[in-house]
Amino acid sequence: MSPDARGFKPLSTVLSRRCGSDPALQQLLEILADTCINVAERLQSSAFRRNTTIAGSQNSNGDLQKPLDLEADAIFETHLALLPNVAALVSEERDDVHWLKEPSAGDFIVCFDPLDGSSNIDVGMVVGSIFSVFRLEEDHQPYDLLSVLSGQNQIAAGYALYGPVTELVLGMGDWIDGYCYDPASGTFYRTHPDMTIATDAKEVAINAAREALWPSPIAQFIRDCFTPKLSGGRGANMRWTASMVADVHRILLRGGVFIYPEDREQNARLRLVYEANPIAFLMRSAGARATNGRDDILSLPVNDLHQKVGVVLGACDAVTYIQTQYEKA
Ligand code: FBP
Repeated sequence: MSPDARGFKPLSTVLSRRCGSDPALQQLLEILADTCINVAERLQSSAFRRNTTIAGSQNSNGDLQKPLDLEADAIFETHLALLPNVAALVSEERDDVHWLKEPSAGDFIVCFDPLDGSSNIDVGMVVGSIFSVFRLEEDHQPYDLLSVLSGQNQIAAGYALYGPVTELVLGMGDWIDGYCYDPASGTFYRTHPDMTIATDAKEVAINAAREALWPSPIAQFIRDCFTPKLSGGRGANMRWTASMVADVHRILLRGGVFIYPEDREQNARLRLVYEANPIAFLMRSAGARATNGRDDILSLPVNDLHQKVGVVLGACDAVTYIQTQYEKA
């Protein structure tokens, strides 16, 4: 039986209701959904070209770029350049802003990580794409884009998950919906309306290999998490996929907290503009929280397109508890 016959609504039907008064944004979100379908197809057809890293090709973060990183980036540009009202792109794979046209008020700026968790490609594990959308206002200085790209100014965000099923999560600030892709009809259908996160954190996503560098509030929280309940701890379980999108999606569906802190050597791993901000925007809509340990991610000033930031996000009680530990530290 088709998803329609089972009562699932296709993306375009849901978005026409969700974006009713904003057809331009609806069109952009539909184009972003098509972009993710195209990236999924490219991943599926890449089996015989997996283990190749273009020597000497590094993104601004110093990460070696894989062919699929660049292909996914090009797929985003190809689709977004179709729209007359997308003025600029900010991508993990490009050092600078990529202007598509002379910017004017009402135009969109799209920031994206075309392939998140790409270290997983070579081993066939889940990867994703992350994106966020801004609209230029009359009072914005378009060529001073850093002032525009504050997390608070996002008007929409989403991510795609390229796993057993291709999934898509979209939000516009006061709601987020989850979709699954139906290859038979070539359409996303909404399977998770109005997603909200569980309040308690039964699972923790953290790269335990970096324990020696964890700041004390994180080290103390994790010790408490992995202390059995019978011994007065949280008795939490641990999961780490090395793909932020995959860990965040699991946390949205079954609760938990994701932590990639700025370590004691002030090193952070995740990027504010196209990883932390879009996910924090979605988390807020799902009733969750996202901080850098101390401050809300969405309130952080953007000083560089590729600036890195510590990330603590997920169930409110855990994120707030960690924040109080940072305040005491
Ligand atoms: P990119 O793959 O887009 O560079 O993203 C960074 C990332 O892969 C996240 O998805 C993930 O949470 C983290 O880095 C994994 O870090 P580590 O390699 O330390 O486990």
